[in-house]
Formats: sequence, structure tokens, C-alpha cells
Amino acid sequence: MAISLPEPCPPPAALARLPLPEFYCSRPRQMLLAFCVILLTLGSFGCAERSPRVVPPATSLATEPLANRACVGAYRATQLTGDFAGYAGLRQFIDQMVRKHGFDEQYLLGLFSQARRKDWTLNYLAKSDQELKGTPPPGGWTRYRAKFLDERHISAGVEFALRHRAALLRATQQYGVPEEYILGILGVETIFGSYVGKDRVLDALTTLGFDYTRRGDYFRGELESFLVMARGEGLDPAAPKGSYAGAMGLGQFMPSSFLRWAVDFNHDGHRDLWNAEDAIGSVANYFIQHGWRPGHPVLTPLQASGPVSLEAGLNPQYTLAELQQAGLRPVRPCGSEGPLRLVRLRHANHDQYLIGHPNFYTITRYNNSTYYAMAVHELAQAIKRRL
Ligand SMILES: [Ca+2]
Repeated sequence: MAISLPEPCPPPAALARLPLPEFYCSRPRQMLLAFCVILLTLGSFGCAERSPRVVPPATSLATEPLANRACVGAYRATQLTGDFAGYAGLRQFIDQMVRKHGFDEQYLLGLFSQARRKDWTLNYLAKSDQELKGTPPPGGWTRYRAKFLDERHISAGVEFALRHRAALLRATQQYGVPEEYILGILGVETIFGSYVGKDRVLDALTTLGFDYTRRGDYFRGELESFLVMARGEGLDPAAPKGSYAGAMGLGQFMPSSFLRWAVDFNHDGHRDLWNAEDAIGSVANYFIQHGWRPGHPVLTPLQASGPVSLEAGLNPQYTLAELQQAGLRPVRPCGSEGPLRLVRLRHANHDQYLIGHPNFYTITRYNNSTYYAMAVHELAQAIKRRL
């Protein structure tokens, strides 16, 4: 979910989350049982399950229901040593975690004394930040698309869908998110769990929180969420591995997204982003909580009668009438419920335009990128055709 940093290839993962509808009423007893388990397990998160199409307020870290569990791991020190010795910002962060969340100071000093700075990540991001400046060149979509719309992704998606058919069906029924879009996210993010990252989340977030100036605030917030998550779930914070930016599991959730939107979809008492069922439910929950409208379209191709002067992208919002007045006409009736986005895909020799409906925008809440959401959509459709 949702920070737009490039991922070392393959695959460019959404760093969120990255980046939520109705219990199956034909089985009321199971429904009640499942609901009770969720309530017992997640406390205030349960309200999202009862009224899944109503977005609840984000749960604050201070009220995280499992926050009073003991920390895991025999870490203990009286000062910071190791790669981050002498980091005044980290020392302040530790003090803040003690005051705000009741962590033991010596536990955190011991933990962070064995954290490792990821110099490769810092060098990679410095280079990427430079490359990201400027407008995307012609052919950009063609090259981006080729990373994901290949036989490896599609066949892995079909295999995953067949293996987890029951969970996907349950997620579709409960949340109203079509299974192919859940599959599209998991495919683009990690090829269905075949590439979930190999960096320790602790190292990634400590490095980016205290050595990556441009987004340091964001990553320190994620590090705070990560420590709360690890304590709440009974995990040694030095154990979980993820992307170089700290995104975790099949759906590459960032820790703050875990706290707000991950669900225990297999009802074993833990939200486990590396478990396929929990990942399926969590992606569906993320979608519905970010405005997915069941039964509504995602994209509609447009025909342009001449040069297009309207600004494309995720920020400008249009009505159907405004698009039509600009010479853009949908190739099929699509409804006019907005706000609508103008999607421009840069092929090698031409630009292609589409209407991005509100559901398209929802996909971009997983990763704030038109091309990312377009790849999820196309991969979703390609897998659906094989099922
Ligand atoms: Ca679980």
C-alpha cells in the first residue's frame, strides 16, 4: 500500500498497503461464529467486518487491541551500539516509543543495536529519485506492461486461484471485490508469494527512517507501526522479512496498513500477511475500505476525435460530459457516475485514452500510480479469461 517507490525488479511492488462487503448469509451459524472470532481477535477492527461497506475511522496505534502483550526477543542494552550507534534521531524515537506505547527502553536499545543499515537501499533510492524526475517517455506503458503481463504471472495466477478457490469466493461474497482484482494485486506485488522480499523489515525501516531524508518521517511512522504490530502479534521484530522498503507478505502491506486493514481471514487468531487466506481477505478489505463499488466498472476505452488537451492522471477529475466536450467518447455505454479520471497510456507510437472510473482510482490507493493500477487490471482480466 501506498507509497510510490520503485522496487528492485522483479517485481515493482506496491509498498503499502499497501494498499473490505457481506457475510455469506446462507450459513448463518458459521457467520455468527466467524464474526465472534473476529471480534475477540481484533477488538475494534471487528466493526469493519460487521458493516464492511462503511469505512470506519482509522484505528489509532494507542488503541491497538493487542498492545499490552509482552515483547518477543531477548534484547537488552543500556546504549545504542552497532550500525546506528550515535544516531540521535533513533535515540529520540526510542524515547518516544517508551512514552507513547510503553515499550521497555533497554529492550529497544538492545533491538536497535543489532539492526543493520542497508547501504544498497540508500544508493538504489538515490539513483531512482533522480530517474523519476521528468515526464514519462513514449513507450513507457509498453515497457511497464511487459513486466507483468507474461505467461509467468498469468499461469501462476491461475494455479493460485485454483488452489485458493474457496477463500477467493468467500472474499468476493463477503467484500464484493471480484476475485480477479485480488489476484491482480497479489500477482503484480509478489507473483502470488513467490517473491515476498528478503530484507529484514527492522533493517529496512530503520535505515529509511533515519538515513533517507526525503521520506524519513513516513518511514519512522512505519517503524512505529511495525513495533506495535510485532508486539501485538507476538513476533520477534528482528524476524519478519519483506521488501527493501519494509512491505510485507503476499500483498506487500506496510505496517500501518497492517494495523488498519489486515484481517484474520482464516480465523486462526492471527493476522498473517504471509498466509494466502489472510492475504486474500486483507486485500479485499483494503479495497472496500478505499471505496470499491461492487458491480461498477473499472475502465472504459475512449475514442479521441483529435488531439487531446485535457490533463490526464489521477488528480484531475472530470464528468462524462466534460470528456465528451473535449472530443473523447466512450466506446460503449459506461454510466457517468464519477468522479472520472482520464487515463493515458503511452505506447511507442501513440497514446491510448481510457476513462478511469472510481473503482480504478481505488486500485491506485494501493499504489499511487496509473500504470500500476492498469497492470493490476490487465493481469486480472488475463487470469479471469483462463479460469
Ligand atoms: Ca490468520
